[in-house]
Amino acid sequence: MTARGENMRINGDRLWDSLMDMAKVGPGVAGGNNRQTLTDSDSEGRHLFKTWCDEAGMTMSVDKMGTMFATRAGTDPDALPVYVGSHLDTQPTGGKYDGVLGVLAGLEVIRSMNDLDIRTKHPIVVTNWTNEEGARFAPAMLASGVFAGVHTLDYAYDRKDPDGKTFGDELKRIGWVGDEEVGARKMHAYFEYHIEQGPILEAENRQIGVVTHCQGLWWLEFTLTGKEAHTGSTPMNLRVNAGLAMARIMEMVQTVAMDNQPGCVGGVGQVKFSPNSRNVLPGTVIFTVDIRSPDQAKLDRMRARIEAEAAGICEVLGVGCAVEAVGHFDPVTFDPTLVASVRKAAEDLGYSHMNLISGAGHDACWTAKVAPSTMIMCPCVGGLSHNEAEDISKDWATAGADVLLRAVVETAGIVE
Ligand code: HGY
Ligand code: MN
Ligand code: MN
Repeated sequence: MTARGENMRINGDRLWDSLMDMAKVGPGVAGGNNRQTLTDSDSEGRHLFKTWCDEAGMTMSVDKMGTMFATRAGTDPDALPVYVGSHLDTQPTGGKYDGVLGVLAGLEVIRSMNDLDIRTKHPIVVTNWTNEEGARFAPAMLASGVFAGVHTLDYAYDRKDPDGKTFGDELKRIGWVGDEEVGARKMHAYFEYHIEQGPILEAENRQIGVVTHCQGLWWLEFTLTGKEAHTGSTPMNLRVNAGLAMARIMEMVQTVAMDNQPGCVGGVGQVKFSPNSRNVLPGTVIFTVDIRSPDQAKLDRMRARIEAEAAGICEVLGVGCAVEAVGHFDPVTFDPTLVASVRKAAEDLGYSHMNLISGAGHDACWTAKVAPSTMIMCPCVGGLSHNEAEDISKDWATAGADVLLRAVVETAGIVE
């Protein structure tokens, strides 16, 4: 007779079906998703997730940032819950699995516990964090940042999207403002299961990433001020060319990142020219430099060098230069006890695994400030993510969810 839970595994077909059903909500144009935060499709995805949670016998709470907490009761109502979470919002050209895998694998953990009649001492809460991506409203991981006390609720509500709409107004418009104070609930532990969004696990032919750390990040928003002028009739020596300054800064960021290899990255994903007319030299250029490293000192040195050299580039060209840090978190070390529970679960299940540092940021980076937290990762094809062609296999998805089930149940304390 096997001990209760010894053969604990999730239902991979059911998890995959739920992923495919959620992928139909807010479809992209190339097989992925465009389910940006606080849009109607985000709301539709939230309602679908709530329906599934209701069917699994969970009770739903929503806080003032719209974050969703679905609770499965434990035998000890006073025990702090074990949380399993990630995010349902996507990039504008996002994949079907970034974030979604972690939320729906959390739901699958509950569904499987129901099937296996497993009871735990601690309650278990499946979480959908609002605005993890930071694509529509910067910064990323906004709701988990308010939860961890990094941002105030007012700061979050005032964040504006490119059309000037505020986070607070849009959350009200889609009808997902909860009444729970953000951060009022306390956590026994937090697990986040996520696709790697990098090439290492696939290249090393490992099924599970035992995530020990996450690299730190700076988002530096530059506003360059040039002089609007005719691109045809303005002599080259009379131009105040903010576009040229931006190009030189982007080249410099590449140089700084390459000078600090290994273990760092730097680049630019978003640029806004105004007036953005083909035959007008831009008066204003706004762009965000994204730099990351697991090494705190290296990350801060890169920031200082980029800001200093950008000022020099602009001075030579007579271009105004202002910079604001619009996103930041220090490198994160995840909880060794939880990391060990993930590694043990992978070993007990016979899954190949390796330690991993997360290249992307996640809500776990903020929950780690207020509760023991860790992550589990599965490979993704070619390491591709933030691209509609993002792809994983059902086997990869299932293996990571099996590990999640065991680590969560062990941490929540199985009750015979
Ligand atoms: O930017 C990130 O690393 C995450 O996708 N929000
Ligand atoms: Mn994500
Ligand atoms: Mn993402």
